[in-house]
Amino acid sequence: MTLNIGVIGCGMIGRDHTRRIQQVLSGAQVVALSDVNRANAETVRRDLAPDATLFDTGEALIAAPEVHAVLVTSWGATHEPYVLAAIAAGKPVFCEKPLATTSEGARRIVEAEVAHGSRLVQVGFMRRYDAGYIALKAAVQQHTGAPIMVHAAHRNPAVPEAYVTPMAIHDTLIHEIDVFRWLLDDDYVSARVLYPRKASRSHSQLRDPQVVVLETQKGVLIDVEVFVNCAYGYDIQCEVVGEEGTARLPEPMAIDLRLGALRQNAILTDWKDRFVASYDVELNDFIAAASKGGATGPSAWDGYAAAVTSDACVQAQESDGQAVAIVLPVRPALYN
Ligand code: NAI
Ligand code: NAD
Ligand code: ISE
Repeated sequence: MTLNIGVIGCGMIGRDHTRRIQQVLSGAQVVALSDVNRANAETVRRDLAPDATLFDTGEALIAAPEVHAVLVTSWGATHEPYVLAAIAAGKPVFCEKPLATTSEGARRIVEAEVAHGSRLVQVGFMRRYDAGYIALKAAVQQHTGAPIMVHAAHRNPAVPEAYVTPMAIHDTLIHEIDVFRWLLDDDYVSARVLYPRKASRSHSQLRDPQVVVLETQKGVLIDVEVFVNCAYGYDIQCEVVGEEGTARLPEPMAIDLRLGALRQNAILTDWKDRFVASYDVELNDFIAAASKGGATGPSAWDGYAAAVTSDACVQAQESDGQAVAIVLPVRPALYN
């Protein structure tokens, strides 16, 4: 049976996920679209899903009987009510990161899913599906010995003026927050944020770059440079230092060009290209689980743990380099 999907939020990633479902993956089709800016939904329908129905609100789309499963790809602050409405309707829901922009919001989603009694939510933490991170995790488990430190960087070429300091956490660092819990099989105990001098390309409402230092329950120290106006490319770096050796995330495939006495490799500039394959795999997983009425992969609990951590990091941004504690309640059995 083909899974009928409704997409709420038809901007950059809503459009890209619709393309995947319509043109790359099998087993599902986009039958419904909604966007507060109706023109965005109309454009996606015209270009990618000509048979889809346009709904005036996300709530109406979720309630529609022909919609079996929901994709929430609207702005982060709007995710929570749509995910709660999908759970109330008993429909599987794929929610882009962040699950919610506050830990209280993410907690409400966890409580609703626990009350429902089975998993319905998958969060869009696609790095867990990236072949490079999967190989890195295997190297850490098999070769480096117990991890001691992680050095990482998350660099974007540029961000618009609307991107303000806390978004470096909610929007950008959130990927590292999730993937290092998964990579190290660990949870965080504290966060610190340090600022070098502000880069000249930064904006008036943005402190860029910043360095976030996370400490885990097992005593691993993780430093992540977040630099969202680095100008030169979209660059994701990660090195794990263990008892016996180190392991580094592979670079994306690039031709080794030797020309004019220079040796060079192109660097990607767009996040859509850097993780293109992992978006395909995560949505394939969603379609498979949602076709059976459930969900798999990164859970609402993972979204909640990320939200608790990101709240602490945002607080740490304002704490003059002091550590802010990160405390998670006991994990409900549904997520064990
Ligand atoms: P965007 O601004 O391009 O698109 C968002 C769309 O949602 C817009 O068309 C907007 O009109 C619509 N929208 C906003 N509020 C809405 C509402 N209440 N109901 C319906 N539609 C609404 O944003 P973008 O870049 O597509 O990001 C969307 C989400 O995807 C964000 O949560 C972002 O964090 C996430 N994202 C995830 C990425 C990843 O690597 N996993 C990459 C880029 C974005
Ligand atoms: P975008 O601004 O391009 O698109 C957002 C769309 O949502 C817009 O079309 C907007 O009109 C619509 N929208 C906003 N509020 C809405 C609402 N209440 N109901 C319906 N539609 C609404 O943003 P984007 O870059 O596509 O990002 C969207 C989400 O995807 C964000 O949560 C972002 O964090 C996430 N994202 C994830 C990744 C990733 O790598 N996983 C990458 C990019 C974006
Ligand atoms: C964007 O929303 C993403 O999720 C990208 O993966 C990230 O690199 C970028 O900083 C975010 O704004």
